[in-house]
Amino acid sequence: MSVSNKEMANAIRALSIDAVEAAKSGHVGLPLGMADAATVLFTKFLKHNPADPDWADRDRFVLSAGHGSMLIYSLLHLTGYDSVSRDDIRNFRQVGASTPGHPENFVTKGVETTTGPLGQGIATAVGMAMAERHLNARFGDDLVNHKTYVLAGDGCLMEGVSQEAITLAGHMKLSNLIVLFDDNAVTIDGGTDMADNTDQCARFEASDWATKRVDGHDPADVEAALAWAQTQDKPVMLAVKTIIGYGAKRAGTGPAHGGPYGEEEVATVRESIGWPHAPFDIPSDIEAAWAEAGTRSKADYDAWTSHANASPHKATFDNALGDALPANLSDVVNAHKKSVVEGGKDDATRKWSGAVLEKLTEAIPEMVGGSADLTGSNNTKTAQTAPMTTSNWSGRYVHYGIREHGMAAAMNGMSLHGGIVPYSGTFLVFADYSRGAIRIGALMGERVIHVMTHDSIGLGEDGPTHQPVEHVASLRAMPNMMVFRPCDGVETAECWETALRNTTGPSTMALTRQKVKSARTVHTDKNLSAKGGYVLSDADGAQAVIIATGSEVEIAMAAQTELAAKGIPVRVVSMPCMDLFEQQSESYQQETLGGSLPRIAVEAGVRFGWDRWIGYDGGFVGMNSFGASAPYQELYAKFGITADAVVAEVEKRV
Ligand SMILES: Cc1ncc(C[n+]2csc(CCOP(=O)(O)OP(=O)(O)O)c2C)c(N)n1
Repeated sequence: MSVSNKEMANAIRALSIDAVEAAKSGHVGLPLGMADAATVLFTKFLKHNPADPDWADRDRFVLSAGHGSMLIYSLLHLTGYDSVSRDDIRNFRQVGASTPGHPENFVTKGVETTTGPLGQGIATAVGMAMAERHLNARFGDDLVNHKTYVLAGDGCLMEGVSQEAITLAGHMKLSNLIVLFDDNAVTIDGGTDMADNTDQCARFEASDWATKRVDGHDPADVEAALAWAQTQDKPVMLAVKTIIGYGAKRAGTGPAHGGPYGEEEVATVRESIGWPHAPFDIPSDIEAAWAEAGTRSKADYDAWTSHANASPHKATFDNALGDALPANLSDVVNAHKKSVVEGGKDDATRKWSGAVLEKLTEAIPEMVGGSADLTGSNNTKTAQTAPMTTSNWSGRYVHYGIREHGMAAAMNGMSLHGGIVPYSGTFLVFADYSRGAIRIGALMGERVIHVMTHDSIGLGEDGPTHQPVEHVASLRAMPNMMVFRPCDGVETAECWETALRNTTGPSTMALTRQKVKSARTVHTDKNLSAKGGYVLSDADGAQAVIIATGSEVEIAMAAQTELAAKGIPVRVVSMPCMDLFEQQSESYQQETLGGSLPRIAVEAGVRFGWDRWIGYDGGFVGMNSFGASAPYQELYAKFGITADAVVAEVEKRV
C-alpha cells in the first residue's frame, strides 16, 4: 500500500513537535502548517541529490522563515542527507548537533543559506536565481538549468528587504524563482491584521510576478500550482493558505507560532493527525517512502553528470565554481601597480579602484559588479562588464537600482550559488541600510566585496547625512569582515588583490571621493597592504609613530615633514586593514608600531577601536561628531583633522 502525502507530512510534524519539546524551545507552528506543501515540493518537484548535496545543478531550497528550522531538518533527514541524523534531531538546538536554532549553511549540508533574520532568505534567493541565469548564459542548459524555491512567511514579506527583492526579481523576470508564501496570517504577537493588511498577491503582481492562491493542506492543489509555476515566464509566488500549528488546539492563533506546546497539546496534535508512534519514531513504511523520494532526481543527476563530463566547458565550469583565482593574478596586479607608480598621478581612491577593476574584471571572468544607482560615483563599472539584463544574461554588471539591502543580500546569494565573485557599490554611509545582509554574509563566510565610496567628511558638500563617521569602526567591529581603507593607487590595487584572495569572508573597500596624494612612489612587487599595516615612511631615531589610514595618510606624511623641520623624527605607519593587522604576530605588530614609542592615529572617523593600537594615552586626530556641509578642505580644518593637529599631539608626548 502506498504511503500518502499526508502520512509523509505527518512524519515532519511529529519530528518537529518532538524536537521542539525536547529542546524546550523552537518554533513549531510553521512546520506543522507547511508540512503538507513542503512534502509535495520535496517528493514531486525539488531536483536534488542527498548523496551529493553540492551537485552544481541542484534546485536551491531556501527556508526564508528560518525560525521554522525543524521543517528543513526533517526534510533533509527524511530524504537521506547524512548531515542530519535522527540524533541530530533529538538534539535540536544543542551543542555539537547539526540542527542549530536557525538554519546555518556552514553547519548543515543541504541548508543553502543561513536564515533567521526575516526577509534575508527571499532576498538572498534572488541572487541565487540571478546567478543561475548568468551561469546558464555562460555555460548552457546542459550544465546549468535549475530553480530556486523559497518558503517565506508573513514576517519575511513584512520586512522591507523583501520589497527590494521582489521588485528586483520581477524586473529581472526570474522565472526560475518560485516563492511559497506560508499564508497563515499569524505572527508572534497574533493575527497579521494587527499590523498589516497587504494583499500579497496584488503586491507581487504589481512587480510583475505571477501569483496563485493555493490550499496548503490539499496536496493535489499544491501539486497543480507547482506544476503551473514551472510554466511561467516570470517569477512565481504561491500564496499557500495554511493553518499555523495544524493539529493543535491553538491552531491558527498567535500562541501556535512557537515555543514548546507542552505535553497536553502535543498529545492533541498526535491524536488529531493520527500519530500514535513513540517520540522520534517513524514507521518503516513512511521512512521508506521518504527515502525513495530522496532518490527522485537520480536519473537527472546521472544524465547531468554524463553531459557535464562530456562538455568541453566542464573544466572552466569547475574552475568557476571553485574559489580559485587565475594563476597570474599577482602579475596583473603588479603590472598595474608599476604603471600607477610610473604615472605619478594623484587621484581619488574610488578612481584608483575603478582603474584596477578594469584589469581585475578582465582577468577574472567570474567577477560580477554592480551599484545601487551610483555607478559613476562608485567607479564599479568596467569595459568588461556589460549590463546583466533579461536579454543579456551573460552581462556582468547589475544595475541594482536604489536597493542597498537587496543588493547586499543578492550578492550573498550569488556567492552561495557559486560561479560568481560579486562586488558592488554604494556610499559608505548607506552600509547601514544593507547591514543585515552584510552581517549574514560575514557569518556565512562568503567572498562578497562591498565597494563603499565617499568614505568620510572628505566627500564635502553633500553634508552630514552622507558623511560616514562611525561606519569604518562599526564594520571593523563585525567578526570576519575585512575593512580596507587604502591611501592611494598602489594600496588600492593591493587591497583589491587581498580582498579577492580572502575566500572565507566579505570585504569592504572604503574609498575616497576626493583626490589624495600618492604615498607609494617606489614600485615593489610585494603586497605591503596584505599584512594590514606596515611602515610607510621611517625616520632615524624616531621618537613617535603616526598611524594613518586612507586619505589621512597624506596628513600623517605632512606632519612627519613638519616635525622633521622641528627636529622631531617620527615614523609613519599606513594601516589599510586593521583587521589583517590584528592577525599578524605580536612581534610584527610591535616592530611596526615602534614598541613603546608614543603613538598617534589619524583617521577621519571616530576613535572607537583605535585604543588597542595607540593605548588609552595615545593621541587621536579624527571625528567625534557628525560632519557638516562644505568644501572638504574647509571641513578638515573645521574638524581639526590637520597636520598641525597631529604635530601638536606628537609634541605633547615627546
Ligand atoms: C528581522 C527579524 N525580526 C524579528 C524576528 C523575530 N521573529 C521570529 S519569527 C517572527 C514572526 C514571524 O511570523 P511569520 O513569518 O508569519 O511566521 P509564522 O508565525 O508563520 O511561523 C518574528 C517576529 C526575526 N527572526 N527576524
